[in-house]
Amino acid sequence: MNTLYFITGNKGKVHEATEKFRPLGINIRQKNLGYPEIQTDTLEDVAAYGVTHIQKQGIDHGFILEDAGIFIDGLQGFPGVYSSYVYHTIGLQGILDLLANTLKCTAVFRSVFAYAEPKGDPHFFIGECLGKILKEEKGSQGFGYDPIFIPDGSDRTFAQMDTSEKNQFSHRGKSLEKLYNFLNEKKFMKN
Ligand code: ITT
Repeated sequence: MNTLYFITGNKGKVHEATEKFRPLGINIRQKNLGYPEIQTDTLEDVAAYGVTHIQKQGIDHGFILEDAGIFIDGLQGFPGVYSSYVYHTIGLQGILDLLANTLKCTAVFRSVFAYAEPKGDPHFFIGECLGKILKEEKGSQGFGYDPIFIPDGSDRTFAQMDTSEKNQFSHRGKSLEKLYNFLNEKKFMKN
């Protein structure tokens, strides 16, 4: 089985990538090296900066990393690229409070994966999932904003789904699908 190194501190992401890639013969290995998440407008810029940082530190194999976030229409796209900071400060209840008087509860989750070799430009793989924000938390699985987000096409939150069902709907499931097709073409997988 081929090993793909995932630079992240988030075990939930690793779990989802592992679930997605296991049947495809790719073993995901977490490396929690850490990288600065710069203040910028796009997830792509955050991911690109992360790649450059890891390459400058020196790494002797290909790797992936991901930046993700939730963009809430009723809050003009907030928290977006600041999703991590907002989650750790005002938290889910803080978001629900901000939305208390808002009728517009639509939102989109975005995921941007970068695949890079020790040197050279990264390749990006983008996934999106449209849905809506609930008025209260529901479910105990997953991580982060999962308890307040219902993807279009379902009546349950991500936190009420197991990993494989979440992957069928989610932003990350979609970006990982594109990454897989790229790796397949690159003949990353052994037959
Ligand atoms: P990294 O080490 O990979 O950066 P992280 O948890 O900091 O891990 P991000 O910066 O990509 O990840 O995520 C921004 C925030 O969005 C963070 O609070 C996550 O919990 C949340 N988030 C990302 N993907 C999510 C998902 O699929 N479901 C719920 N919340 C998610």
